[in-house]
Amino acid sequence: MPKLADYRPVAAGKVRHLYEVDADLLLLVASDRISAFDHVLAPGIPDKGRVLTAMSVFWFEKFADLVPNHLVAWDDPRIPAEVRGRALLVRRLDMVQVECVARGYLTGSGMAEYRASGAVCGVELPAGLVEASELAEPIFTPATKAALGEHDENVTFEHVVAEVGEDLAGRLRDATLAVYAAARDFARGRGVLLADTKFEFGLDRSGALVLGDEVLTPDSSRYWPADGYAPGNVQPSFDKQYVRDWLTSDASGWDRASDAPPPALPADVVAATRDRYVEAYERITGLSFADWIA
Ligand code: Q0Q
Repeated sequence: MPKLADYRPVAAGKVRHLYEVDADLLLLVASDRISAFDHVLAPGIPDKGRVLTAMSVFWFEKFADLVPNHLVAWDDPRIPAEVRGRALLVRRLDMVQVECVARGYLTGSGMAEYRASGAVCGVELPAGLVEASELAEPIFTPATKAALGEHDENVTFEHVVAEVGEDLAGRLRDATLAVYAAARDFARGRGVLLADTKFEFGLDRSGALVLGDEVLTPDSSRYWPADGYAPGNVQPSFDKQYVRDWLTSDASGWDRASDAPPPALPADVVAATRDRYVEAYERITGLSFADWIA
């Protein structure tokens, strides 16, 4: 059984790492780290990496007929024991340098752009929308990938066309909206609103568009509880609300506007957050997290 140190690191995010296994295979490893307000927090959330990996596997398998994906294995002797259950063996792709975002609801940077211009990524929206308004149809709102720690920059579809050509831009948009809509509809039936999500695609040797990265996890998506959904206010995050509420409460003693790093999360917030990740997985998939590979 190989060790993680046997594999060359090729990319690192705030909470994830990518390693080279061989010429054709990579290992995508999710940590238990959690970030909020652009800070990576301490301590990690036990099992967060495993829950989010299990969620990606669920969605990759559910939508394999809708779009090809890069998943090769999650239970495989080439996956080191130390990351088993929170690592995916994936095929190497020629990644398209576009963050493919689909939005079914107006919030975050989309809401900010709408307030300023009445449009998001050049897509005109009707007047009178408010925070968390559901859009009549989901919109494709691409972004350019930012450096670690920076925010992605929203761009227009025409910008994507200029970058990757009309054909590929159209394929990115169509695949993004199709998978988002299918996941939104499925999650809605489980009492969870998928407000938006970010996909990364690559091309394989045949030029086929392949869904990569993690998919439809709480780190790449906004999930809201359907119970209590009410446009007009910022909705509670299904998974991160306990963390956000504590960090912005007097109890933490943290001033978000300061340069000070956030304090360590108390054990009860860590435990409640772990429970929310497990609840999100079990509600959406209908599977028991206890059955996920250990
Ligand atoms: C690839 N990333 C993401 C990333 C930092 C992950 C490169 N199948 C692939 C994938 C995937 N997934 C990638 N490259 C080639 N083939 C994914 C953005 C960045 C840590 C983890 N970067």
